[in-house]
Amino acid sequence: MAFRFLHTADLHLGSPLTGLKARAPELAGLFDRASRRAFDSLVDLAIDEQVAFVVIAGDVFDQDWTDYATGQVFVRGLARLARAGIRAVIIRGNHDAEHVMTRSLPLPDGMAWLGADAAGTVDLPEFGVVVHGMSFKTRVVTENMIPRYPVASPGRFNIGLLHTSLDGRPDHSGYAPCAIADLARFGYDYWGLGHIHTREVVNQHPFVVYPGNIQGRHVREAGERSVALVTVTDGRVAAVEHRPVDAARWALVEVDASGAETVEDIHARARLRLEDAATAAAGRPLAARIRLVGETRLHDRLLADRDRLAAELQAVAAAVSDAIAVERVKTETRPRRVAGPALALDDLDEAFAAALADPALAEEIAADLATLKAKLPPLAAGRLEPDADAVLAAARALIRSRLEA
Ligand SMILES: [Mn+2]
Repeated sequence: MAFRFLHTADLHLGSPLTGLKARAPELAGLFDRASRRAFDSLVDLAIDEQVAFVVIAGDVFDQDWTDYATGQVFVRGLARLARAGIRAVIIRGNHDAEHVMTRSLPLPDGMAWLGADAAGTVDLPEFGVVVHGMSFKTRVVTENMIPRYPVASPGRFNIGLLHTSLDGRPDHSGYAPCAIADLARFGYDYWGLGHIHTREVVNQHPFVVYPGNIQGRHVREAGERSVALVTVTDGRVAAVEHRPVDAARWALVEVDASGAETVEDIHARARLRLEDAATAAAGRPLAARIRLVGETRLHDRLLADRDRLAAELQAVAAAVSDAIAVERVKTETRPRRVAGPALALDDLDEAFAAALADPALAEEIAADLATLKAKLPPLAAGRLEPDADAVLAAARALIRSRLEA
């Protein structure tokens, strides 16, 4: 017998994206509702591919609902699955733990939300499948939950759902920690994990899989976001495919400015890289962070007026597609000095180094900054350099760019 099922996690419905609104309101508009649309795509995919069932390994919701709208999005999607004869088995993660959520809505028939007091099992006899899983009761669960899971049902395809950071995942504190080896020898056929947002097939015999989240929420979640479509043939996993469902995409676009002689050179190079990112995004709205790297004589010009550079690159992006926003430009180039004028500029650098080391001058600049800030309207004040070091660095870059031009 062969069937397919869909494994997903970390939907984070209701994620507020507040950081984005502050930095780039027009960008927030493009990304508004992206998580909801990604969830709708997930439901479409399950129906189109005629999957046997869907499993969701926690963090369906980003936080407690502020109203019922987020819950309605989820229930409507489940109802579409139910009408197509597709059941879903769900556990709660740290973001939507039992004690975090204060509201709920009735689920459509055939949908099972497993509890947090003990591991639960859902029997799907028509496919020879049992699904085991246990929800988070509170936001932080530091115990290993594996010993509380039931032993495998003999003669069935056993799936375990678990929200976990495993052992020693970089940058993740211990949420329901456990070792891959513990999972591998437990006797289940497939471990459907959640919590880590980057997709990864952690183990193959048996399969232990993070599908990743379905929608990138910031630039650290760049690139395609997807669900796992699992094919089971004669009781064995035959394939795990990653199918994209994200509705908007983040991209890290690195532009090598090495040897660039003019700003137009840099614009042309940025355009090529933005075209690549737009092609990869396949028509989705795209938020790009541009990193300029390499050694160039334009280094100081790039640093001297960051607003101008960002505006120029936004204009370049607009020529590629009207669905690209430049989220931020990071200039990490290195200066290329030419032999002659470099000598004279060394004196300038020395003067600035001395100024930076002078606490009295730093204090004076800080006082001037505070006075200036108090006089400016808030929007303009927000664009002031934050401290004396930043003022001096900007002044140095500006003078160098004028001298080298
Ligand atoms: Mn989580």
